[in-house]
Amino acid sequence: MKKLLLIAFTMVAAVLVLAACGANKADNSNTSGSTGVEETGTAASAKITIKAKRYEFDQPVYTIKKGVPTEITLKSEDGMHGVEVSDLKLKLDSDEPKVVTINDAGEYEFHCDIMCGSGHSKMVAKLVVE
Ligand SMILES: [Cu+2]
Repeated sequence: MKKLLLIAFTMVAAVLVLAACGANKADNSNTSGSTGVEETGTAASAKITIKAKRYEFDQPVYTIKKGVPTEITLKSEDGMHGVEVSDLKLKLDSDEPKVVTINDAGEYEFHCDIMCGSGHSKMVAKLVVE
């Protein structure tokens, strides 16, 4: 009878250990996605275009949906401009669309990351994820 109890106890312990490992794995995957942005190769279900010219973006605010793969395209209308969303570690080059999925709602300021002239530092706008 004692042997049976011991076997039962061992099995319960093994199940608990396995469950704990499973939980850890889930935690790790959450942590790795904590920058909030995933670049995916999948098709986008939404699209936005950010137009840049000296020395402004065409809108003060661009809005996208949280968790929805969105293709973001930067169009430079004169010269060279770039987009850098520091908080998301996201950079865009002109005419190189990126599909991103942002899982954290919020307001993310971005700026032009190419020194394009005297008004360069005024080139800021916001990406709103809702
Ligand atoms: Cu610039």
